[in-house]
Amino acid sequence: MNGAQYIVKFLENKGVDLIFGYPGGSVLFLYDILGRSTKIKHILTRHEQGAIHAADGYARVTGKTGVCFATSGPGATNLVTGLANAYLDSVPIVAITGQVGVDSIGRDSFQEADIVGITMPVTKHNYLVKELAILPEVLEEAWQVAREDRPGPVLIDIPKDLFAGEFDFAHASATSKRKHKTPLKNELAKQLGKITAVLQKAQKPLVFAGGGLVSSEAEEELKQFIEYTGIPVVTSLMGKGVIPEEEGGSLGMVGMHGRPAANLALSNCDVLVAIGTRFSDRVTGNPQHFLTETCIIHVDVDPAELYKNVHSEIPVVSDAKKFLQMLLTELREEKSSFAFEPWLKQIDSWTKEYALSFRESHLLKPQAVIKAVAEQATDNPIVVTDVGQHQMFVAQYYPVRGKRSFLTSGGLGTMGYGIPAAIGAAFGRPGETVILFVGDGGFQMTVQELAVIAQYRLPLKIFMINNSCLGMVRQWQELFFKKHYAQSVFTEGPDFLKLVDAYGIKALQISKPEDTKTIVDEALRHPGPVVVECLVDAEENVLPIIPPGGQPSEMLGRWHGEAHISSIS
Ligand SMILES: Cc1ncc(C[n+]2csc(CCOP(=O)(O)OP(=O)(O)O)c2C)c(N)n1
Repeated sequence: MNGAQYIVKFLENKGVDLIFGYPGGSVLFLYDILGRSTKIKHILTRHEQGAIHAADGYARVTGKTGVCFATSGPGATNLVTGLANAYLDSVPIVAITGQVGVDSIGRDSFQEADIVGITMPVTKHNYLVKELAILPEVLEEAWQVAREDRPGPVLIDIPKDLFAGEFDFAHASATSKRKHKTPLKNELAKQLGKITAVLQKAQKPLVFAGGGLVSSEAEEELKQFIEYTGIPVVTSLMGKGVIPEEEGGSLGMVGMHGRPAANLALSNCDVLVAIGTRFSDRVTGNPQHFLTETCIIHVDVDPAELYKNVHSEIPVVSDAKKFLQMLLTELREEKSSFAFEPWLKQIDSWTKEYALSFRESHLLKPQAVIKAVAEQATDNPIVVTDVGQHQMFVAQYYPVRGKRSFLTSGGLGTMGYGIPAAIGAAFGRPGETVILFVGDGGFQMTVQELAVIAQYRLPLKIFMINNSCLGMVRQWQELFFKKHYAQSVFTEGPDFLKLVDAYGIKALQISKPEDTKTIVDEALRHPGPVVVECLVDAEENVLPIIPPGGQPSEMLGRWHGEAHISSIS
């Protein structure tokens, strides 16, 4: 067997049926073999960044590992943003890159880039395979590393001569030597005892649900925990959708653009059960001033997260699902009961007093479009966003309902993520509605992937929120740079309708608020892909906002229908 045959067989045996990628000189042999596989389909994106974001979207909606291929040098470096994106959002990806021949490494050979060196800080692990004898072990280990504990991207760089090289793989070790570490059971049990005692005494407890709950698929356990204890829940951006955001579910997202009641609950709780969240600076502001009076129980599968950003009284290293199962058993065995009526009443009054709102006008508002789509798309669609104002509007106004159904670039904030991630989602869950919200800036960053959407007739519903500017940048310049709009306004734009049409995709446009319902309906009913250009009020801002470095309680917004922006207190 040659190296390429071994790799393709390995992936087939792992159940991989879809790979996103882009060929080139160093991977020609690999593609030659892949092209003969009857089990694996390859999707040719139009840029390697598209391939890795698509693999990311596919992994997020399926829970499987995303796989992508790229050639050496520029192909490999085009993966860097996608690797960093997946790394910060803990998405399992195996990226295989071709490298120059073994003897050419280190000689500035044609299309040589030290991709292992470059991606070391943005991968969970990476490998340069220099001999076929270690290929089986590396592949096995990489597969395991990408998935185990906290998932993440792994890159395997393989010199081109190894793809063609023959080897007797029957005599190579195909087992990973990595040891799977699990926290000692009695250690977790000891912490559980402490946690139940703390919860029993709590008067203002709160659950902070992060993306770790989504990746460990702990939706049901969280629901049961909430039902049993009655503790209110807030989520991080990555935790959005892990519990319904409508009546009786979560209070919504916390952080810089979080819901006021959620941020106020976070600021005022006495015990915080934080599960699968890394306390990003978008939530904590200055971490030294963050919840100094609160007892924080911090549960994370990755021990490196504990004490990284915030102090915790009770740190727990555990998978989120397992933790909740054990905690629930403990609470039920002890027949613990909870009562914190005044706290719930307080939260209820915040929810009513500081409801999210925006001012309607004769101009089309991005929030109104998002609300209309959320109301009219009744089949629990997968919701994908790009990065910017529209992303935060979706986080605020779109109540996501299904499992693994909200995709956004949370940690890296990667403009250009949306289109390819939505492609990955559509391939991952065929037959389900996939809705993408993207700004006119981000749309132009990966617009070439419309070709893939057209080619496979992926029935994506893309709402491009066109404000003719880099909205989030413009907002910060308005609020914090005295309206000096340096390089954030597009004075020349393409004719988006023609551009979309050129790809063979249906293009619609909403320019007036009163047309919203009809056009959203037309888009949702259209059986194939559609891009709806929404010409929105360019001056709309995402509110509330916590100014940089501020605490969750220091939100600025328009309260009680006031025209001016003020602080909450
Ligand atoms: C690759 C990349 N470059 C720059 C930024 C910085 N940035 C964050 S939001 C934003 C504006 C996004 O504009 P647009 O895509 O039109 O969306 P909007 O904010 O208008 O909704 C920019 C430039 C980024 N997040 N990612």
